[in-house]
Amino acid sequence: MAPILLNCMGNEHDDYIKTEVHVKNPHLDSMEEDILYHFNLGTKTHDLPRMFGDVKFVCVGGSGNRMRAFAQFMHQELGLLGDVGDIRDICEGTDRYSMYKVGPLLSISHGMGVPSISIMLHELIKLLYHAHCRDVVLFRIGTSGGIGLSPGTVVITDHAVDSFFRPQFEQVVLGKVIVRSTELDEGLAGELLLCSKAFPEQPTVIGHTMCTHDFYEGQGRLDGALCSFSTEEKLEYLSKAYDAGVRNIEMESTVFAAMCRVCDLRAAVVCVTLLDRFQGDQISTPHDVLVEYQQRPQCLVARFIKKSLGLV
Ligand code: R2B
Ligand code: URA
Repeated sequence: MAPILLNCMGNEHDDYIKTEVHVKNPHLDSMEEDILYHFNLGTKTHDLPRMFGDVKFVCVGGSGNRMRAFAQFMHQELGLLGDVGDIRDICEGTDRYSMYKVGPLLSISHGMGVPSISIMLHELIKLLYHAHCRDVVLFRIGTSGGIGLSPGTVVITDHAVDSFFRPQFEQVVLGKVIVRSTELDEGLAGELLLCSKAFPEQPTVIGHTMCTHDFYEGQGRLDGALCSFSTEEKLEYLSKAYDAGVRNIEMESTVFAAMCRVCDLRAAVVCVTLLDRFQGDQISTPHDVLVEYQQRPQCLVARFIKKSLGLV
C-alpha cells in the first residue's frame, strides 16, 4: 500500500500537491528510448516504474560513501526488513554516481560542484518521470562553510544565492544566458525547522546559502594555490554576504534549487557548517567531530521522513 504522507504536525497534507514529476522538455516524449548514461540505466533496459515507482523521498549529497551510510542508517530508522549489508549500489555499472534505494527513499551521490550535480539532476528527474513517481520531495544534505555561526550549525536554506548574493542561477544555453529562480519551498523549510526541535544539541537556523564555483578563491579563501586579494578584502566580502542574509557557503545549491523549481519538485537544502569563515579557512576540526557534524543533516531529514510516514 502506498504510504500516507503526513506533514510534520502529523496531519495528512491537504495542501500537498499530488503530482507526477514533470520534465520541461518537449523532445523527450518522441524519443524511443532514453539512456540515463551516467546512471547506467535506461528505459529499454530497465523497468523503471517497477524499480522506482514507489519513491517518495530523494536525498542527494556529495560523496558516494556518505550516501551509502545514509541509506544504511535510513534502513534501520524505517525499520525495514533484511540486512543493511545487502543494500547495493544501483549504479554499480558506472563510477560516476552511487545510488541506493531503501523503501520509499533514494539516496544518491552528486560529486562536487554545479556541473556534476546538474548532470545527475537531469538524469534523476527523468528517472522519476519515467518511473511515474508522485509527490516526491528532494533534499540536498551536505557540508558547508558557515558565516558568523558556530561550527556544527545546521543551515536550512530559504534562498540559494550566487556569488553576487542574487537568488538566481545562470545557465548558458546556445550561447545565451538563461536566468532561473533559486527560491526553495518555504513550507518545507519551516517543517524541517520544526523537526530540528527534536535535536536541541544541534543548533539549526534558516538562512540564505551562497553557491560558488570554486572552494578556494571563489569562497574568499586565503589558502589556495592562487590568491588575488588581502585578508581585509576577504573579511569585507564575507561581511557583505552576512549582511545580505547569507549564513553558509557551498557549491551546488543554486542549480539544485533552480532545477527542482522548474520541475515543480518540493526541495530543501540542509547543510552543516564545518567552520566559521570569519575565523579561518582551513578545515582543521578532528575527523571524528567532522563525522558527527555530517550526520546532523541526515538526522534532521530522517526525522522529517519518519514524521511524513507517520513513524514518529
Ligand atoms: C560542500 O563541500 C564540498 C567541497 O568541499 C562541495 O561539494 C560542497 O558543496
Ligand atoms: N564545503 C564548502 O563548499 N565550503 C566549506 O567551507 C566547507 C565545505
